[in-house]
Amino acid sequence: MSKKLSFLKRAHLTRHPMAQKLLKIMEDKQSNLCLAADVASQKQLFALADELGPDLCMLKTHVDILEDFSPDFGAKLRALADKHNFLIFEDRKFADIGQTVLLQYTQGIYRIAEWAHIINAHIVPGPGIIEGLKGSNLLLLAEMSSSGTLAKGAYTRNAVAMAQQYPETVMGLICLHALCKDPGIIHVTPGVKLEPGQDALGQRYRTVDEILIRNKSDIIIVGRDITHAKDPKKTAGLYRKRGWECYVQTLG
Ligand code: S5P
Repeated sequence: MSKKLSFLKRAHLTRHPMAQKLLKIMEDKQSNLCLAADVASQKQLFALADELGPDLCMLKTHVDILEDFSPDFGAKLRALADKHNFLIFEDRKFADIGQTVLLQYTQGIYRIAEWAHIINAHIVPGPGIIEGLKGSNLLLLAEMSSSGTLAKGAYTRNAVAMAQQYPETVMGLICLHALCKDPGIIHVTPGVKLEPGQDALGQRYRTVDEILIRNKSDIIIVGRDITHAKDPKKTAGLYRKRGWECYVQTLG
């Protein structure tokens, strides 16, 4: 079984500043856990960020799910990110032509560019979407966790090739498996539960061990299994611990 490079080594090998920053946070906090904080109110989101922040390398938002968004949202979440040393990943899944995604990223009510450290995009429009988001820190969707996804085969290979063509912008992939060995491409995987299974709307869940050991991904994104748990703090701690143990095993 081929061994992985440590996050710290990769931080030294990549020139992408945000990839370096994330890899160092992972090493420092011994965490490859990203929380999907899909909640309806700022209060709930900030409470999760403050309580679980010490366990996280990233906190993933869907800002358009919030029912009470206000312009001070970004500054408040950034303060919690600074306090607990995690990065904010706005899961906007941009999917339009370059000019439009640039406006969606920088303008409108959410002003994502002002507070999100990391964003993501689909590759279906072609490389213009990356050109439009130059200056951001981008994850490309190469695979999806949902059943029947069209993101596979040649589509996935094209996503990897596009990531490699834009190493100054792209710092990772949303995927189910490690797809390339570039140290600055961080593999981030959603669809995670302690037990495998699926939800009623096509989401498919794999275990931490399958994703990090068998599939060699780097980061697990966990949503409802933590946010809907009886004790979210304790559950996040379990995921952080298991995620780190799996990572250590892959180093050999
Ligand atoms: O392929 C994907 C990509 C993403 S970013 N599948 C996903 O589920 N996601 C996101 O991960 C999704 O939008 C949600 O925020 C999170 C999974 O949440 P869970 O509650 O199912 O763990």
